[in-house]
Amino acid sequence: MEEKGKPMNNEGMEERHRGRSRVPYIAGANSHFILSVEKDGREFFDITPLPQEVFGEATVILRVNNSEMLDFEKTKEIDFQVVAREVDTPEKRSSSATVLLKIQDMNDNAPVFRSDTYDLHVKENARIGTVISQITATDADVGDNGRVSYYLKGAMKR
Ligand SMILES: [Ca+2]
Ligand SMILES: [Ca+2]
Repeated sequence: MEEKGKPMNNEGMEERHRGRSRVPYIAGANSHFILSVEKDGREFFDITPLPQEVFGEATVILRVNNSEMLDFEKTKEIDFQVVAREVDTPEKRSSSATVLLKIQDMNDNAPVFRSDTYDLHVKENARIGTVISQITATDADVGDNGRVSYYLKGAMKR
């Protein structure tokens, strides 16, 4: 998509490439680097940086590669490093930035009872308000997502 009123000369072309990576012949070998995501010194494949190869400068996005690891009920936050490493130079200079990714709770759990069936007893002359038994259901989500209310379902036989 072209911006209105912007002339399409060579400068404009370079600008358009900048989002992905700069044109190689401008940057050269000294600013050619690759990006990777690491955790505890090892490559962390669950998050992918894009682009992975950069000439000079790029806006990097981090993409979820494995949504299984995003489970608020197991892990509230994940920390990892985004590492930039030169490719063509003998020095192979590198640097890293640490990312702390906080996972937000979603309502992905249904409330569950401790047991599927309950075999309870009550005396036929029980007064109103007699406690039959206490049964509980729990919801692994937090806040409103984990709030449980109870009601009785099904017609009463008279
Ligand atoms: Ca829930
Ligand atoms: Ca949840």
